[in-house]
Formats: sequence, structure tokens, C-alpha cells
Amino acid sequence: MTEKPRVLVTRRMPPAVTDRLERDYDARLNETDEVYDGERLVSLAEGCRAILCCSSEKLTAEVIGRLPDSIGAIATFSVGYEHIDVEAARARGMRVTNTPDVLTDSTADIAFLCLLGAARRAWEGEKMLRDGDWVGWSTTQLLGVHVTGKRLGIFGMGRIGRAVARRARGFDMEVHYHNRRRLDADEEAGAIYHADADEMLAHCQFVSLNFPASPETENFLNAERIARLPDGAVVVNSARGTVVDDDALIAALKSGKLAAAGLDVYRGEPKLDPRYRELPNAFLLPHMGSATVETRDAMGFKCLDNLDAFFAGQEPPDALA
Ligand code: 8YV
Repeated sequence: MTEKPRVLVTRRMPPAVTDRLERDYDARLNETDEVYDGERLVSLAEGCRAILCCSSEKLTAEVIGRLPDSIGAIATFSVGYEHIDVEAARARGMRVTNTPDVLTDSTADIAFLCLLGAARRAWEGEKMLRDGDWVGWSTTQLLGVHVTGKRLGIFGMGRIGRAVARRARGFDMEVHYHNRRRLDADEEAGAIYHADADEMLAHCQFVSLNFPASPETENFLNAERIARLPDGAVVVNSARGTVVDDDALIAALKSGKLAAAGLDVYRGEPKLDPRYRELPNAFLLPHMGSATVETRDAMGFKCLDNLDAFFAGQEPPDALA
């Protein structure tokens, strides 16, 4: 019998994924689910042939450069891969894979939850009720921003952006989008393309950010861009915290320039800027985009499909490098 390949698994996996890992691999599991820094990653990778990581681990060029030669593949349990220096891995002949498609719908659902939660003041309502402060219904209590029929601007019309657009159509929203390339008419499904992101802002009563984090998209939503939005706009970020300038967003939420924001992601997670917690018009979730049983299982299985292909000498289906 051939030996099972040893794989370093950096975070605790869902039970069904752990079962398959233990069946097919000599899995070095993380029972405590602590987040490994570069030092721990390098030492725990000793004797392993692959790493199954999450976006919580930073696989910088420096860390990748120190990994043992035995590491042939890095499979990340995420669609985003800004935490991995893919070029550094490629230079060392390591394969890198991610998990596209399977989290599209759950992430778009959370984007829409953020949109509705922010617009309709869901947190304030729930808090009032749970704190025992609800003295009864009134015509002017917790009035929010009407959603149906409004204009939504989607920045980044990849899989998740398009899934957000499908949900918006169910709310009769007029969908505008900015993307590096214009989509085909069937993919567009009536959405209005803007080649210039800055020009689109003036149309956006709602904004949904759906593009990956990169040095180019750092602080994309800054003070100048927020100033171009109509007064009372609602901003949703389910992409990455770094695409928003926190100072600018917080100032606009405080001044009333923006009616509300719905956020699922933060710079420096899990330590978000503490000022967000003080803002009643910020609807905040703890990075839950892909957090359904079905999606997390599918993400883990996708990592394993990629590793299975790698160890079988085949092309991994979701190869980035
Ligand atoms: C993951 C995500 O849960 O896939 C992504 O890029 O942001 C989330 O869905 C998280 O990154 C775990 O690695």
C-alpha cells in the first residue's frame, strides 16, 4: 500500500471535510483552530507535501521562500487569494488552487442581507427589542431607506457581482455596473455598463463592492469617491476590508452623507476599526459570506479535489499557479 501524502491543514475543517481528509491523507490537523503565523506555518510544514490553508494565513513571499522543498501544492479554502504570493509559489514550482463558484450564492446572499439590513435598520430594530426599549409601534419609528426600484451600482461583475445583480432584479432594482470588461448581453441581463467607475458613482443609490483585494483596489472607496455618491446612499462591502478607506466611510456615516453601510469584511480582521461599533447606521457581520454548511463543505471538497488531482499527477481544476 502506498503511503498517504501528508498534508498540513491550517484551520479546523467542517466534519465532512475532516472525514475525507483523514480517509485520503495523512492530515496534520489543527484541533485548537489557532491562527498560525509564518513561523508556525514553516515549522509545521516540515515533512508535509501540501498545505490546505485559509485566508487567515499569510503566505507571503518570505514565508513561501522558507517552506520545505517537500511542499508541492497550496490549496486555499477561499476564493480570494490575496493572502498568498502566487508568483513566489510559482517560482518555487508549487501549485496554488482556490475555491471559485461554490461560494458565489452564499456570498451574494450575505451581500444582500447587508444591503437590506443596512437600509432597513435591522440591527437597530433588533437591539431595541432585545434591550426591552420597544414601547410600541409608531408611524415614524426606525424609518429606513426604501430598496425596491432603486439604482444599485455593482463594482466588480464577476461571479459574485452577477449573483448580487440577480438578487437585485428580484427587488426591481435598476442595476448599473463597472467592470474591467463589459459583459456579454446575456450575462449583463439588462444591467447598465459604465466603463468609468467614478462616473458611475453619481448613479448609485446603493453600492455593492464585489472585486478582489489587490494593491490597485486598496482604498478604492475613498473620500473623493464617496463625495460623488448621491446623498443618503447605502454602501455594502462583502469583498475585502482593504477596498474601503475606513476614515472616509466612518466620516460619511457620521455626517449623514451616507444613510448606512452593511459590512461583512474589515481591514485587519478580526480587529475591525472600533469606531464602526459605535455607529448605529453600520450593519455589521463577522465575515460570514460563505458560512453555510453546504458552502463550507463544498469549499473543503474543492480543496481536496484539487489536491487529489495534484497527487494523481493531473492538472488541478482550480489552478492559480
Ligand atoms: C472564506 C472568503 O470563508 O473565500 C473567500 O475569499 O472570503 C470566505 O468565503 C474565508 O476567506 C476562509 O478562508
